[in-house]
Amino acid sequence: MPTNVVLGARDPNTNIWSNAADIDAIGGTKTLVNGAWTPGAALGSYGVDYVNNVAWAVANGTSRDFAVITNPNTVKGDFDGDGEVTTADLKILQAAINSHSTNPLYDLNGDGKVNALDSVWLIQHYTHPGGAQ
Ligand SMILES: [Ca+2]
Ligand SMILES: [Ca+2]
Repeated sequence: MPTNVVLGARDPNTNIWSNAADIDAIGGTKTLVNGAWTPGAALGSYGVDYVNNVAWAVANGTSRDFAVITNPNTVKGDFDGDGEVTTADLKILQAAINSHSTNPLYDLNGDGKVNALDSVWLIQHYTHPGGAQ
């Protein structure tokens, strides 16, 4: 499996895909496994079972959708996890700004605030001209 993908979970409140272990605030050690889930796997373990075509996570949240996504930490500004920085990511960022988010994930220019300057940063780092998908 490519190292730039992780098991993601979608927060039903924000619709944003994040690392499944991150979204449940597990922190600490996360373990990516190639293979089936086994009883006793530690919290934060997640993996892909190619044989049975299943992705799984040992997470403590509920009401999540799980999927294999691009590592959200790999491409800065790629909030929907498709590996590219596009207008779709700008919409997610603008929703975060409008909700006065303080999540450092959205602080793209690193000034400690989540505001319009981060939108400017994202637009300047579109993967394709004009933020095309
Ligand atoms: Ca994206
Ligand atoms: Ca900022």
